[in-house]
Amino acid sequence: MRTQVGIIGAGPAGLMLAHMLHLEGIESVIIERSKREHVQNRLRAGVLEQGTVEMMRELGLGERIGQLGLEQHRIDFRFGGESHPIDFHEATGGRSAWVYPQHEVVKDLMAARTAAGAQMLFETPVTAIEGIDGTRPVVRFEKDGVAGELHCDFVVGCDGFRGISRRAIPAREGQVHDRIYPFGWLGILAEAPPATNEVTWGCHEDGFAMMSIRTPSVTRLYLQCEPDENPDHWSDDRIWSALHKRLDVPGLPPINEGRITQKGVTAMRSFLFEPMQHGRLFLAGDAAHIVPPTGAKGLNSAMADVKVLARALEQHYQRGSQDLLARYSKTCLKRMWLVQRFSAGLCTMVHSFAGDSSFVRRLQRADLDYMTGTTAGRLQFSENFTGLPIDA
Ligand code: FAS
Ligand code: PHB
Repeated sequence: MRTQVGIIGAGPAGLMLAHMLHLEGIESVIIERSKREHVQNRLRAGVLEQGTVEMMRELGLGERIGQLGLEQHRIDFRFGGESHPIDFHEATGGRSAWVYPQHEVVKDLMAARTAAGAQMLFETPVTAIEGIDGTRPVVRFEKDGVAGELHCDFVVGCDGFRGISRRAIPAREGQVHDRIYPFGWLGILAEAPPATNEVTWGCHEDGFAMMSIRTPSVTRLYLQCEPDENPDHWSDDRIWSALHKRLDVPGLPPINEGRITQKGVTAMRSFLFEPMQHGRLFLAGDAAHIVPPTGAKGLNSAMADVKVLARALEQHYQRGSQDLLARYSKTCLKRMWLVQRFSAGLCTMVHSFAGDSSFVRRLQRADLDYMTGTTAGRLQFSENFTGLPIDA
């Protein structure tokens, strides 16, 4: 097989990149190890930044967001038994966030790729990436036990944290920066109408909790738990009791209970691999970076990466210039370190760490008071939550 851009992974990064390249007349092939249905139905992120929604709309993919997406203007932080909302729409002069689950984004992108007659190989694990130091890289894969190869001009690793592409960069050329957090999130889906129409965070001494929205009748909820927690150790009663304790405040509707239809534990880490390119190989999304889901930046950062890369590849093919490609990693890392800073800072601020001294716990409370109670604090949160500018 031969194409211009070989893309490994059919998650949001790979699908968005392929679609953006297609609109510029640049050929690509996506190679994905899982089934199409598995990729499309994976439950993950829930919130899109303003910039991600604008990208989807500009690419003609905004129709279902308009129908199903819930535009958000505020986040309600609850601590000290009170509600402390931040109106990020007002603080940023009109920027919003949208509750629109990742599997809907993937569904929109998959439909667009299929309608365009895209080449997407599913159930086809990539087994090796070769020749990235030359001009004719090769992606080796297996399909039904038969080996195959894709010859291309460029390879883009959109294969997530556990993918193969990052490992194709020589160890001496790359550096890992990471932090593992001593807790995880127990995420649940409940057949219960969200108690309010805005994302609500509970910063409680027992631990963090969040109420988010999936549909008018389905609530997404998270509870801080041990990083290696077994979800089966959390009975429904224990879950609802902890959620009420961490989220309910006097005078506001308590969270609504309902049948729990999905439970899962997500570990927490901050991770960044640099550089995000080597020769003809480029990394985008979770293949290069992971953030704790607190700030809702994983999916959105993947979109920011591919927006920069699509523009750079367009400049290569249409104007023969290598400038943006040469600067891809530097451009993305400059924004990504600010995203890491926001996500790690927020994660540290709102979770309770076992064994923390009273001094540290009071500092956390002071951080929450400053972030929600001052103009500067609200603006800093709002600029980051609705999405930093993308240099593309
Ligand atoms: P993805 O991981 O989505 O996609 C990578 C694809 O590459 C996968 O389909 C995989 O099968 C494929 N692949 C891997 N190796 C391959 C190989 N060798 N050959 C072929 N294909 C291969 N982000 C948020 O913003 N908010 C959240 O609340 C949130 N919750 C999350 C919960 C969980 C459990 C997880 C794991 C992540 C969560 N994230 C969240 C982050 C998540 O949304 C990612 O940021 C997003 O999926 C990144 O998209 P991609 O970079 O495309 O990677
Ligand atoms: C979600 O709905 O999954 C979600 C919402 C807000 C966040 C993180 C995750 O900050």
